[in-house]
Amino acid sequence: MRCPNGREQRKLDYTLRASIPTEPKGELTLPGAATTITRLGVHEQALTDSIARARRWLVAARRVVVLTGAGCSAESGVPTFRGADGLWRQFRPETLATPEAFARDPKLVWEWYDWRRQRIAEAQPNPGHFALVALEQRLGEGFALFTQNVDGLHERAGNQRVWRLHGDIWLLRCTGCGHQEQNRTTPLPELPPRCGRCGALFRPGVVWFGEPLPADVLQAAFAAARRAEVCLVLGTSSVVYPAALIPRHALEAGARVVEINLEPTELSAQVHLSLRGRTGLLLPRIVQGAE
Ligand code: BJW
Ligand code: ZN
Repeated sequence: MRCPNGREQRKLDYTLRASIPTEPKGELTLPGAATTITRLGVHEQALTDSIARARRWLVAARRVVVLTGAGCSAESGVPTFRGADGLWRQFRPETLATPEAFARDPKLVWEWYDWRRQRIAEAQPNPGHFALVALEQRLGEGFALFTQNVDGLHERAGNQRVWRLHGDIWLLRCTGCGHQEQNRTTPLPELPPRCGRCGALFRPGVVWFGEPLPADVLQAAFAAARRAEVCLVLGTSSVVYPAALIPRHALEAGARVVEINLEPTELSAQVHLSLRGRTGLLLPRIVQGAE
């Protein structure tokens, strides 16, 4: 990031952009990546203020809906999909996470999943995951977590009201007889794996591009978003639909929407607060008042 005077600014752990369309009307832009304010103290104060605002909204809320993406697991060592760190052997997810890619080259697709399964097997939930457990404990049935992640780290952290939008990487589904089984072996002994019952190829039990999300989960997500007073959008690029519609339903129905992401996303300009930073650092501060 460059200062207005052209000098390289010390790399900040976060920058912050906050727009509050409802109070006051119009956009209030606090110090952010694209602004001219460069002193760390100013950023820190603005971030602290925004954290306090998000915290007040959460404390007052009885119903909170959460949408998480790969960024939430990044601090646990699970690679994201997009951006330089997200690419596996230069393949974009749009070219690997499809039924067509699997039909063309099931071994290649399974190599990607096998590599990810190994990374996930080694991963532990991070402080961002645990902050969501604390939030669920506080809200009980008023809490609903919809995740695009297939790694199971929210459940391993202790969240119970979790619904998977994009499936489960530990589930194998037979392309022949439809048999499904949990399998946590890493690495898999044979790629691509085959069904013990009928011999056809197993595929990962996840949702690929062009495939429908589980209809009941999606409907539950939209309904929860429309009921919620606060919607948290955490570590997702917000480019994959229909999951990306969840915060939009929340916005439309009048919820306060708070995004946490390292980068601006297509959603950032529409939400009430968009915090630049790591979920593992910021969520504990918002939810639990951690320093
Ligand atoms: C941090 C951080 C830190 C890093 N702290 N932040 C409407 C408009 C346009 C297109 C469509 C549309 N509706 C449907 C489509 C088509 C398509 C789609 O969305 N395409 C777009 C990409 C253009 N959608 C579909 O095809 C969906 N199906 C569908 O619509 O079916 C309709 C249908 C109906 C009836 C019959 C048949 C069909 C299916 C989508 C499935 C997506 N699947 C994948 C793979 C899942 C399995 C697997 O894991 O392998 O899901 S793709 C991949 O993207 C994965 C993710 O869940 C998903 C979202 O990614 P996510 O989580 O946002 O990760 P990243 O990497 O993109 O972003 C990480 C973010 O974290 C970044 O912003 C970082 O800055 C940030 N970050 N570290 C905070 N520490
Ligand atoms: Zn089978």
